[in-house]
Amino acid sequence: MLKERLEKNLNKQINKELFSAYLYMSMGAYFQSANLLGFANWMHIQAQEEMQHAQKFYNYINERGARVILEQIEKPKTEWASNLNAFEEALAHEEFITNSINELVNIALEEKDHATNIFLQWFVTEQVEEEASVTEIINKLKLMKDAPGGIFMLDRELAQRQLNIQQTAQ
Ligand code: OFO
Repeated sequence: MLKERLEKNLNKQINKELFSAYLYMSMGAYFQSANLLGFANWMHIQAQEEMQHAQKFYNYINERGARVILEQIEKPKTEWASNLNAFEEALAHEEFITNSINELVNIALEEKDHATNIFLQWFVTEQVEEEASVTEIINKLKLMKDAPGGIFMLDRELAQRQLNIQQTAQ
């Protein structure tokens, strides 16, 4: 059985992951409206991955005999100042999520819940990848400084991203 403190915070993490999906869908819509379909694809795949993250937490809470409680999801922004600005905000959001996962690990350790600690390690690793992949795109955008040729090439590259189906069942 999960301790109440962990149950509460794991439920909060479901909401954060669902908000992540919502935020990236909104960024996808922003890129779609700018006819940057590769950028939009990258964001749509990111949103689907976030749904998988939420599902992992959902399944884990159930598996531990606790109760999933869904809360309202905050409205995401709909406009960004530039392509670069959208990705910089995506990175800031991922850093926020990384802190949240680290805090969950701290709580699991304080509560001596080793199973939850092990469950969370997947997310610790995932966050390193999340931040690295967004940072790579930011670096490319900074290098090309909105040169149309560069944006076109990057758009084609981001169009290649495909969904990596993750194991959501525990
Ligand atoms: Fe779920 O990793 Fe991004 O937010």
